[in-house]
Amino acid sequence: MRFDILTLFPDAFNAVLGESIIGRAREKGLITVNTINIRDFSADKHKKVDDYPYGGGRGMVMMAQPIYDAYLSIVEKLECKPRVIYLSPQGRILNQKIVEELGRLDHLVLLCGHYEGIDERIIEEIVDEEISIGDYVLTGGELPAMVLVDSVSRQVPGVLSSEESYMDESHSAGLLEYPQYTRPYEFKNRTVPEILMSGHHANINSWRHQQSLKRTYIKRPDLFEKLKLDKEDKALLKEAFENIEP
Ligand code: 4FV
Repeated sequence: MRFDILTLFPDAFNAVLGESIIGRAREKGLITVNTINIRDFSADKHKKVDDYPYGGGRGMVMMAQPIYDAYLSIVEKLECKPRVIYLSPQGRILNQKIVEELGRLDHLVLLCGHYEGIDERIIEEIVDEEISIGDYVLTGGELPAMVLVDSVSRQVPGVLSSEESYMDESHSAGLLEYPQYTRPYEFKNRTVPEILMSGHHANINSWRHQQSLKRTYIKRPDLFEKLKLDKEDKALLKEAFENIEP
């Protein structure tokens, strides 16, 4: 998977996308992350990339020309046009289903806005889709772009070890993850659930699934109502709430 990121702040990406799983995936060449500084493509002698909004109003708007020329610098070398995603609050909210959909592509161009946004005509000209990471306003599209690169890269074969890929499966199954414990056995008079010390893998998996069902029901009823529960799920859930002291 190749990510080309159009941004005014390329340095912001190194720290986050240079570490751990994503950093190793880049070293192994499983993913490529290129940052393109939009300011380098400003035709203005002072490298201007933003200007006042037509019609007045507060804040500044990113100009179309520097973005367009930065974009051309990527696609002019390519046969087929890659999917261009503009990270913006106007987009569909990112979720695991969208992550899996994007994970099936091999090249993404991510456009990061700043200030009050970008000239609408650049969206009409080059943007295939808008994606938001949530209904709140950020100072720029850089953090959303990092979220998208991190989540989509996990879909690339070889980036995650089998263990690590469990999380994704649970979320793609619409379930919250079960509680995790590690050494020491006792911490602040709190011990690890006995079932996990039993070594009985079938019982452990059943208990973990029960915990995922219970947590999703309690913490994310919006996800829970979308679940298709089989008879065993219903029995596990019933039992989970029977054990709760009234
Ligand atoms: C955002 C979001 C977001 C809006 C104006 C950047 C900011 C500024 N992007 N999900 N939420 N973008 O708030 O993706 O240009």
